[in-house]
Amino acid sequence: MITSPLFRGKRYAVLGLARSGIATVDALVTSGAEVVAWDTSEAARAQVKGAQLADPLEIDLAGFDAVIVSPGVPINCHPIAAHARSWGARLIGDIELFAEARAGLPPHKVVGITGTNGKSTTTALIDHICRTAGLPSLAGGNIGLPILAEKPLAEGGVYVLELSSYQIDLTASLDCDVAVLLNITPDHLDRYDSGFAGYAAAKARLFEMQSKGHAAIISIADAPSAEIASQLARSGRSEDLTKIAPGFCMDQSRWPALQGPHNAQNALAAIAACEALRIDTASIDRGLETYKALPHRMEIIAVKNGVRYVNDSKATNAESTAPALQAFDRIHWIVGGRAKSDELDACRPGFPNIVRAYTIGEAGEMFAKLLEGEMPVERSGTIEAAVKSAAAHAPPGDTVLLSPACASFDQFRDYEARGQAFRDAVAAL
Ligand code: UMA
Ligand code: ADP
Repeated sequence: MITSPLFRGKRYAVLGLARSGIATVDALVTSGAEVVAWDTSEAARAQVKGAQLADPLEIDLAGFDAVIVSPGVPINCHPIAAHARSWGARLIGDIELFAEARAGLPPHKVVGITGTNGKSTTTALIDHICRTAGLPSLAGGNIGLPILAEKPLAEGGVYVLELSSYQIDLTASLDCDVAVLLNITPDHLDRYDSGFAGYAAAKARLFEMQSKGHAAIISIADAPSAEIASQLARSGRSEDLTKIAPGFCMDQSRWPALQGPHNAQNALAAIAACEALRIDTASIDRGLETYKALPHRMEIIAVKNGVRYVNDSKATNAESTAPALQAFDRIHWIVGGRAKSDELDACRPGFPNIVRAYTIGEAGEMFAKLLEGEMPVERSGTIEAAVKSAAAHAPPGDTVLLSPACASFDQFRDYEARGQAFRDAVAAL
C-alpha cells in the first residue's frame, strides 16, 4: 500500500467506504493518521479497521486536515461539500492523497489519462507497453484499482492512472509527467450544475495542474478537446503539446485487440504517451501487438450454435456504443439501462447492421419508442429475457451484442455486474 509520513498525526474524515474509501482508510491508518470513517451502508462500515466510525456530516470538523470523499459521492449536491467548507477542511479524494504521498516514493513518473471514452483501454495499453519495455509499472485509479492500495513501484516506475472527472474534481496537486485527454462528449451531466461546460472544465483541470515542460497529449477530434489544446498552447505550453488528429490512417492489422477507429485514437494517444516516457519504438510496437482487451469491452464470451455473444457492458453512453454497432453486420442489440440522454443519434450509422433490438431497464420503453420504425424492437425488460429471446431469433452467423449505451445503476451495482449477468444468461442457454 502507498503510505506517507506527511499523513502522520493528522486528522482525516473519510466518506464512502467501497473500493477507494477502504484503501484510503487503510493507507491513512497505516501512515499514523487519526481517521473518522463513514458510509451510509452498514455492510461497508463493517469493513473498517483502525478508524472511528462517525458520519462526518454530524461531527465538528475543527482540526481536520481534509475530508476525503469517494468519487461516487455527488459533491455537487451532497451536503458534505458545504460542511467541510464551513470548517475550513479541504474536500479531496484518494488521488490527491496519492499526489501528496509522491514526494516520499522512489523516483517515478505519473501518466494520467482522462476522457469520456477509451480511458481504461488506453490506461491498460500504456501500462502494458511500459511492462513490455521492462519498466516497473502499474495501472490504477478509475480502472478499478484504488491507487493507495497498490504496492509502491521501484525506482524508475510508471504509475499509469485512469482519472474520471469525479476524481479530478477531488484532486488539487497531481502534476502528471504525461497527461492524456482522449475525447469529451456529454456524460455524467447530473454531477455538473453548469452542465456540459462544467464536465469539460473538469477534464481541462488535469492540464492546469501540470508544470510547464510536462507532456500534454490531446486528441482533437471533438470541439471541447480541441479548445483545451488551444488554451494550453495560448498559455505558453505549445512545446509540451502533442495533438492527435482525427481520422489519422494507420495500419492496425498487427494489433488484434485494438481494432476500429476508436482504438486507433486510443493507440495513437498511448504511442505519444510512451514516446514522451522515452520508450523505444521496438517496445512500443511489441506492446501494441501483444496487448489483450479488457473484460466487458467488445469481449467475445461465447459462440453457441454459430451465434457470437459479445459483452460490451462498459459502453455506458451512445458514443461508446457507436463503434460496436459498426463492428458486426447482423446484430441482435441489447440496449438500455439508466439513460444518459433521450436520444441515440451517435449510434445511427450502425442501425443498418441491426437485425432486432431488445430494450432493457429504465430506458427500455423510451428507447423502444425511439427505435420502432427503424428496426424490429422487443421490450425485454431484463438481460436474461433479452438473451433468451435473441438466442431464439438469431440464425448461425449473427451476433448478440450487449452494448447498452446507458449506465447500469438502475438494475446493477455497476457495469461489471451487468456484464456478469450477461455472461450468466449466455451460459444458461
Ligand atoms: N456513499 C455514501 N454516501 C453517499 C454516496 C455514496 O456513503 O451519499 C457510499 C456508498 O454507499 C458506497 C461508496 O460511497 O459504499 C461509493 O463509492 P464509489 O461509488 O466511489 O465506489 P468505489 O468502489 O470507491 O469506486 C470508485 C469509482 N466509482 C465511481 O466513480 C462511481 C470507481 O469507478 C473506481 O474504479 C474506484 O473508485 C477505484 O478508484 C467506477 C465508475 O463507475 C468504475 N466510474 C465512473 C465511470 O467510469 O464512468 C466515473
Ligand atoms: P472508459 O474507461 O473511458 O469507459 P473503455 O476503454 O473502458 O473506456 O471503453 C468503454 C467503451 O467505449 C467500450 O465499449 C469501447 O468499445 C468504447 N471505446 C473505447 N475507446 C473509445 C474511444 N476512443 N472513443 C469512443 N468509444 C470508445
